[in-house]
Amino acid sequence: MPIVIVSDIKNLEPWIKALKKADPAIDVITHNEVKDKSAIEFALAWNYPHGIFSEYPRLKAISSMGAGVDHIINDKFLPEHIRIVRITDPLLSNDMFEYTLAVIMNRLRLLTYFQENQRLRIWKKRMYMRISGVRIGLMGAGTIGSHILSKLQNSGFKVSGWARTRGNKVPYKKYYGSGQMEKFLNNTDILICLLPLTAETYGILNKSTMKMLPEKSWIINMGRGGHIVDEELIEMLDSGHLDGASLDVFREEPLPVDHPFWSHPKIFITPHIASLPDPGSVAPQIIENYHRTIENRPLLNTVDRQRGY
Ligand code: NDP
Ligand code: OXD
Repeated sequence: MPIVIVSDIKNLEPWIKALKKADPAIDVITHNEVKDKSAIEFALAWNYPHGIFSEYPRLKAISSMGAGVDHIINDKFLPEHIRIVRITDPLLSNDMFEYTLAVIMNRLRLLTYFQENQRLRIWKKRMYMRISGVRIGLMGAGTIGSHILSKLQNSGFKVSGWARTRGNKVPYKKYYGSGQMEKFLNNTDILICLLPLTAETYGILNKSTMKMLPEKSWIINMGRGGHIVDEELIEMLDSGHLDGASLDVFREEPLPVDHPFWSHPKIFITPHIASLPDPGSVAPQIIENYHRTIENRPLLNTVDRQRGY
């Protein structure tokens, strides 16, 4: 029984190769190659055309090709009984940490500022910030966020996390729930957003919550573009309340060429590359979930469709 891949990723060859290497007995095909849709029980998906899975009468489970599942959850045509699983991968979590560290160190050591001065041949000293002097706050202290917080803490940063629930004991300061959000934001100089996009988190970074951050704070968004109210971010940057923003994710991707973020002097843009899943690293868990699906066993890394993550 084949695995079908339905995705907007242009080159699927590395995925097909990695899945076949993990289990040579399984056929891996793309949506256009499927001859008999009733033979498919397990799919792998990323940014697919919504409604497409109604064509697969025996489909039981869909695995996201990444950690996020909003692109699947938002498919209102997806039958209720189809289970959704996602990727959790230490390599991916660590890639996210390395991106975060790079962006934070750019901010602390003013690298973009000095690069611009180099372009203009300006020799001008400016005082930098120290790791020990900034408080990092991360919204969405889950699988990836906890890894980032622990590594940043080990590097000497003062860190705190915010989640929906109290959860298990963690080695860093943790806030949770809407009741503790303001206190969390009041104590954050660099805010990292790594929330899943759900009905509750949509637009969570707006004028009123950004005002809870101290003057001259900085935002790093690697969650989803829908977390930020774009115009209100620009307003907070222009008013000087926020000193800058590093954005890796956007409401519309690719970011439209006429979007005001592109030319804003306080915005640093990357094209959704905080991490790119490594097919070789994640193929074994996908194959495991394929077998569990076929055998009607409980799946790994399941998503609660009601909760949205
Ligand atoms: P997890 O599900 O492991 O963690 C999600 C965290 O968010 C949990 O701590 C959860 O709280 C918290 N959360 C959810 N809803 C709320 C809420 N309403 N209020 C407060 N906290 C909330 O996900 P991952 O760590 O694996 O991934 C998180 C997201 O990161 C993905 O959904 C994706 O959007 C983004 N991502 C972006 C990438 C990029 O390249 N830019 C790459 C990978 C992921 P609790 O612990 O209480 O459940
Ligand atoms: C993911 C992502 O969710 O790349 O994995 O954003």
